[in-house]
Amino acid sequence: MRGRFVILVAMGTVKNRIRKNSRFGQPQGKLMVFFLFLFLVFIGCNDPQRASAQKTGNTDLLTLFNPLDSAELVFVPGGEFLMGSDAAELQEIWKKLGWNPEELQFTKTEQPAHRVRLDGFWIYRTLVTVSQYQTFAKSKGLQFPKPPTYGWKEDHPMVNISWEEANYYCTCMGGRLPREAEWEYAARGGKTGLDGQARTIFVWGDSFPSTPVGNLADETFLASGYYNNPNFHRFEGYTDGFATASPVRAFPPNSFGLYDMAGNVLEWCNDWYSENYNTQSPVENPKGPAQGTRRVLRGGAFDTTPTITRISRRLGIYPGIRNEEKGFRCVLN
Ligand SMILES: [Ca+2]
Repeated sequence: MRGRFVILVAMGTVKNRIRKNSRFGQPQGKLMVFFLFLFLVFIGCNDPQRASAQKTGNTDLLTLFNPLDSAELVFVPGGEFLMGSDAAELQEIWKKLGWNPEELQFTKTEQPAHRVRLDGFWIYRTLVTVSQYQTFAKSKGLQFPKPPTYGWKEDHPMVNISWEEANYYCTCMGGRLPREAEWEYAARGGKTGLDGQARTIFVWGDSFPSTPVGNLADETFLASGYYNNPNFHRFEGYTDGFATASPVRAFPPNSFGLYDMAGNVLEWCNDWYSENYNTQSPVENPKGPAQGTRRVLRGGAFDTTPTITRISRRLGIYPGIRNEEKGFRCVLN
């Protein structure tokens, strides 16, 4: 593709939603504002897509559509937050929720909690869907992955793809995978843990949910026999109705307007994984280690225990591994 590009100029309308965001204490309301924006799209995955948007009005949930895959994005305003977990905080969580202390050994990599400052960024509101990836794979002549055991459905998250494949998709859409710090900041939805702001254990709060909040390892999952383990550590007493993957907008978004930041399928992040990265992360816009052998996954899935579905939980997986509980979303450059 080098040296060959086409400039596509698209002028269109972008839905710009204004609504209350409790972080700013503004009145609840919703207003559709239309404005023109200009996209300069360099066709070809080796060339960066450039997208620019002019916003009008005082918005606190600003959205746009990527013309390349029709994905809806939302702007997450920059800011500072407390990333990761402290040992004492984890002990308290385990005690409060009555969890097996043996699982605490997997939390060392989250420690310590530390300040991180990020610039604002545009991120996909949903996981990339099967439908979007099908269109992409066809246009690139890529072999489509084998189906998950629960079959392909167009509005489900794309799964069974490696980190490289997910990264290639995002690159071709003018972006990249989210950095781990961006992912955690986005998942926290403004509850930063700083300046008197609370932080929560899960995306929806601090205890097991009683109303639908996401596609978790619930009673439906247990009853399906997916793991053939009647004692599987699940969200006891919670029923979301999905034993495996669900449509990407099946549950309410968080306060940044993002869907599935807890559960459904795990999300590939851009960063290399290092177990002790939180001890050495820079404060400003951390990008992860310079090298590594595994990549970061975040967010929990329909089949992960509550301890893994916590916001702070980090996983590191070899980038070539594909399975039916791993998907992705993109961030625009
Ligand atoms: Ca479920």
